[in-house]
Formats: sequence, structure tokens, C-alpha cells
Amino acid sequence: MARRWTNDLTRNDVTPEAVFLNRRRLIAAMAAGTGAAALGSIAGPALAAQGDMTPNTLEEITSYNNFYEFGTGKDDPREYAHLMTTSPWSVEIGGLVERPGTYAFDDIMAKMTVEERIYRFRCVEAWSMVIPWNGFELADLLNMAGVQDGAKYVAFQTLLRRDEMPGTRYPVLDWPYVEGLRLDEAMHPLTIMATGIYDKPIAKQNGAPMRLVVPWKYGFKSIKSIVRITLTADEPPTSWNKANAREYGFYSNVNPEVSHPRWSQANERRIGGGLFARRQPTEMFNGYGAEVASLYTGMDLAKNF
Ligand SMILES: Nc1nc2c(c(=O)[nH]1)N[C@H]1C(S)=C(S)[C@@H](COP(=O)(O)O)O[C@H]1N2
Ligand SMILES: [Mo]
Repeated sequence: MARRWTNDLTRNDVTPEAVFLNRRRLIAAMAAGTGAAALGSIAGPALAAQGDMTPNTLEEITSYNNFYEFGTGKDDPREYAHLMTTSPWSVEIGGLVERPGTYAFDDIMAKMTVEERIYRFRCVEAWSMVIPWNGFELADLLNMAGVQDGAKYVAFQTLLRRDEMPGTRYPVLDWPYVEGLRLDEAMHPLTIMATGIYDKPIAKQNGAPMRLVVPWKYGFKSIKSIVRITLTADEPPTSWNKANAREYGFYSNVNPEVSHPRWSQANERRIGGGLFARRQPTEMFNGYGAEVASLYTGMDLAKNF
């Protein structure tokens, strides 16, 4: 199952037939746009034609970052993340699981199927990118550990190594950075652990060696450089909610109709669009509503923001 950096289907050579033969790519393609029409769109030329899903450059993706452990400036992570040791790396998986333990990153990678997912990425600050992630489904990792019946949520924690993370000298957040998902959100096939970008190991400033990506939620849910995953019965605390509960809820689904208390979420600025580029409308669930809206049936999304 180890298809680490040798994914046989790449952005440039995938054909529509090959897409049909690959269930997971099919999901990604449908999520990227409008069903069958989007199937061809992940092939190289057609992808470029669908301007909306043209990936940002690696330079953009690795130079405009939020990773407050290295400072709050957008260029701080690129400047300081090299201080973080990411090898060896292991993840402690515990709580309501059948096989709790410390899992070495390399052992995880040997068991997971890595594939490419081209996703829109929308920060709560109203900027966005399109990022060609490589990663595996979080569900596969959770199933490896064995989810117990009573588990309803998944809690995540980032590395906290103060001598390697200059930003942690400042009490901007209550370190370590923590995040959480409801179990059904965590098990959803769109939810991935990203381990690469553009078929290269993920850069430290993007959350090496593995970070969460939940494409229908604001970017801060996509917690970086994960060292602990805990299955719980109760909703876990999250860093931004602890910092400001009025502004940042547990769900944090992208929603153009629910404004941040200090700015509108109706539209967004695509990074790399240039100084005079038009802002573009933000889509409900960041454009992934067909796949995920049913997770929230009956919920008041203004209350559960
Ligand atoms: N540990 C940790 N994870 C984090 C953050 C952070 O400061 N620390 N920032 C979040 C925010 S606000 C965003 S928008 C994304 C940015 O991801 P990127 O830099 O890879 O684009 O990471 C999220 N994950
Ligand atoms: Mo963000």
C-alpha cells in the first residue's frame, strides 16, 4: 500500500478514464467542482482552463503562512520553521481507541495510501489558495488505531518545543495549539492528513511531517505538525475558541452568510491574484456542500458557527 511519493496518477498525466477507475480521485474531483463536468478538470490542460481551481505556486504556498508557533507574521514560518526537528517523529494515538500507542511517522506512512487532493483552502482572515496536497484519509489512520464505540470526537495537538519555536515565547495562544473535529467529520473521505504538497514532502512551515486538512472549514481547523490524537466522548477544547469564543466556534465551517464579528466572510482574496485582482465570492462549505452539508442537517449554522 506504500505509494509514498510515487503516486502513479499525477496532476499532469491523469486521464478522464483513469479518474473513473480511482474512487478517491473521483471524490476529490467531484468535490472540486460540479460532478461529471469536473472529472476532466484535474487533468493538466483542463485544470488550467478551470481558473478557479488552478493551484497556487509552491512559492506562494510556502511563503504566506499562519503557524503562530513561529511568529504571527505571514513570513515568520518560512523564516523560522527550519528550527523545528521533524525527524524522527511520532504521533501518540490514545483515548477511546482499541490500539493506543506511539506510532512512528515512518510506520504510519508504510501503511497509508498517499494520493493527491487539489483542494480550495480558505482562511478565516478571508484570503484563500488552491493547494495540491498529498496525503492519506484521516479515517484510515483512525481505523488503524481502532475507534471504540463511545468515541464521538477527535482531539489533535501540535508539537510544543519551546526552544525550536520562537513564537511560543509570546502568549498569543495557550500553547500547545489544539484542535478538534466531530468523529463523523474526522471520518469523512474529504478529511486528510497532508504529508506533501506538489509531490514533495510537506514543508515545515506548512506543518511537517503531517497536518490536518479539512477543506470545508476555515484554515485554523487544519492543525499542523501533529504529535497527539485523542478519541473522546466529549467535545474537546480548541485553541482559537479558547482565545476568543465569540469569534471562533468549534465548527468553523466556511459560511459566507455568517460574518466574523469584525469582517464579512462573503468574499475572499485569492493569494497570487495580484494587487488589482477582484475578490471572489466565498462558497458555502467552501464549495464542498454537496459532500458535507448532510453532516449538519437540522443544525442552526449561525448558532453552531
Ligand atoms: N499548530 C498550528 N496549526 C495551524 C496554525 C497555527 O498557528 N499553529 N494556523 C492555522 C491557520 S490560521 C491557517 S490559515 C492554516 C495555514 O496553513 P498554511 O500556512 O499551510 O497555508 O494553518 C492552521 N494550522
Ligand atoms: Mo487562518
